[in-house]
Amino acid sequence: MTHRTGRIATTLIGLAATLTLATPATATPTGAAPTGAGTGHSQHSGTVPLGTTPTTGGFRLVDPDRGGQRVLDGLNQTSGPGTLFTDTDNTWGNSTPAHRQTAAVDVHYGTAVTWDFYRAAFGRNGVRGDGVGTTSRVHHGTNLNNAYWNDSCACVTYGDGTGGRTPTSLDIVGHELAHGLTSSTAGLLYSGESGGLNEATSDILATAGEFFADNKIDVGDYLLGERVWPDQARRLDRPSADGVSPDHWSRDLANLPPHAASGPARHFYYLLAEGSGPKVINGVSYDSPTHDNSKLLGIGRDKATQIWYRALTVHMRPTTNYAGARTATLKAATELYGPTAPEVARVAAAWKAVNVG
Ligand code: ASN
Ligand code: ZN
Repeated sequence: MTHRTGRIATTLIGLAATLTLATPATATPTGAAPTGAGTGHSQHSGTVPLGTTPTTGGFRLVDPDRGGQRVLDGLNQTSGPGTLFTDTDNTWGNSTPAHRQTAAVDVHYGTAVTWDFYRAAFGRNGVRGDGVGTTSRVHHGTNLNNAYWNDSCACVTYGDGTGGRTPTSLDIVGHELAHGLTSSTAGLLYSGESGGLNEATSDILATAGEFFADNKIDVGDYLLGERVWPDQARRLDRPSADGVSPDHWSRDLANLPPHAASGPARHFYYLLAEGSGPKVINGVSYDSPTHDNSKLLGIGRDKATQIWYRALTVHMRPTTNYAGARTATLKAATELYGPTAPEVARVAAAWKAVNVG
């Protein structure tokens, strides 16, 4: 990674200060809609382009520009190969779950956004970095209200959900695919503190991908699953809002299941990106607390994301715990921005604010 030096002005409580810091040569561009010749009517994200492949008499839901990623209909079975989605006119779904293609549209779109996000932000070639597109299966089982990454096939399975809310929104797709990224890099074990970091990584990269997508219907937010589980969405600014996730680290964390144990790490990411206290972003209100009552300023989402990704892919190991994640992110920030950069101090301050270090 090369470094450039830039001068920026920051304003803190009316005081303008100019400081010099190193910025990475590659900033994260915000998203363009994925390209593709097909048109999909999604449930969660409006009308979206889809990458499809012509075949005799129609089209297959196989994206030639993204490693051949494809979507299968699981036919509401719990086993069996399923069938590849095909269509005669290249216009897919009707925005309601009654149409079998609609879930496939949301998943194919979210998977394309994630592919494009990984490439633009990290120069990464697909979930596992091998250029191979993900196979996804929708309509798995009956009323299954969840989605799962499966390491053995490097594929994702989605249920139909309940009450007409299919668990196929942009953030859920991004969350599952990030599990594939984690298992092909840090390999964080799915229990104890490393399990919490594994889950936090999926929420963090799903959030960054949702902002990248810049979708007008499902706008970027620091909430996970809000379109599908409005009462149980996970928050990054205030994890305890879900009633199960702690805002801050304690010794008890290692005994919690991974989704709850992710609380302090996703809170760290929010504080690093946006800072503490009240804030409104894309119409959503946040109010992030700190364990030490410190008032933090954020370094911006793009830098926070680069720091987390580098920490994950270069410095974390299967058994990395919260203290190890602190070290990994400090190393990553130092490598990206230089040892005396304010970003490094902000990383330390954000960990302290969630009671780590
Ligand atoms: N949707 C869940 C997740 O990826 C499935 C699970 O509990 N592992 O976190
Ligand atoms: Zn997960």
